[in-house]
Amino acid sequence: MLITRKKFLQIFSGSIAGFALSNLWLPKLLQAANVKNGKGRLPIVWFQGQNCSGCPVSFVNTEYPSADEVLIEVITLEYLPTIMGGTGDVAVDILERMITDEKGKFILAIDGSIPVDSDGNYCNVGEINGKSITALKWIQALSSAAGAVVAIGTCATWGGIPAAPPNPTKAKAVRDIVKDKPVINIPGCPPHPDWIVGTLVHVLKYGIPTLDDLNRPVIFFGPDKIVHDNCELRQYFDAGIFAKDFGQKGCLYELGCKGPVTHCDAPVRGWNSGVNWCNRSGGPCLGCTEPTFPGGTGSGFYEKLPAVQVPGLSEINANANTIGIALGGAVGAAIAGHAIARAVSAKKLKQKSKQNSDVENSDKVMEQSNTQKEGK
Ligand code: FSX
Repeated sequence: MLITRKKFLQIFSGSIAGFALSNLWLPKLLQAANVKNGKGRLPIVWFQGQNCSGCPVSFVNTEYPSADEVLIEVITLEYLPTIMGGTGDVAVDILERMITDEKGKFILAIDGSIPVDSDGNYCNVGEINGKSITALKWIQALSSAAGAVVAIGTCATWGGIPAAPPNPTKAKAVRDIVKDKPVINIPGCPPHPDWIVGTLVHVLKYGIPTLDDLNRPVIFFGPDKIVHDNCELRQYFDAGIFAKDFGQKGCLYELGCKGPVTHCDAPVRGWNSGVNWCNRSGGPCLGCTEPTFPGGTGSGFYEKLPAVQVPGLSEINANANTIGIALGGAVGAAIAGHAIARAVSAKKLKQKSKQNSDVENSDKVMEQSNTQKEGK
């Protein structure tokens, strides 16, 4: 399923009215960059810290607009090591020129985290007068010269894989380093190309998209984008049918799915022309768009969520079983399509003993179904 021009524009139609306060800085930047009435191109300096380069690779996989359309019509990409031709002094000169001559006229995009241990020396980018320059120093200088800052990918937004315990380099997120201007966060490991390009196009054409309290564009990560609510395996969850091993039919909750605590529209958007996404391919959602990724939920990639705060039920520290029990017990239309926050009531959680037997029954259903499958 290709994303058409019409569909792409529809993505934004609902969000134009809800500009965030951070739009206050945008007119200045657009004026400085000579962008008028959505016409012109956004100058981007894309700096890379501790990363795997999955983010820029995802970016160039954009389908609509295509990568060449983005590069010719939407942005002027001044610097991005993964795809640029220049290296060595040529590349370093670009960064220096942007810092000194282009103040306020460009967006600084950053992927990868920034190590601060050992004065930042775990990540050096280029040299000036024979002296290595740390990513930390570059980002401090570039961000103070930039008109706006966009953190791309979970390493840049929350720290991601490089900041996973024990975080030997003391890797930080962009928001921990850049304090003097708003940072738009586009998480994902890597982010979907639409999330990156869509945000940039939105900034150019309509202004800053509405952001949530973690500065993520709500068009892609809003409260109605909880993975669990839009997952095609949700019917199994509601029926209490859980896969116990990979390849089995059922909800992937017990195999570590973090869908109930994860915001992104992957289930409806899909990857690779909408062909597939994590849960559809049998791999549980790892929660890569959340600050808890990779280890902050208290469980490993393939371990069931332990105690989690159920949104909207701050008085209850329910564990994953309890959520499953509560929702599994309330099978059907009453909860279909609703967020956990709306679906789970404290009352339902108190009906634990009755629902325990519901789950046991669900397990039996699943076992029967597996036995039948194996017998075929
Ligand atoms: Fe991190 Fe991006 Fe994950 Fe990799 O560059 S968000 S490890 S996909 O690549 O920074």
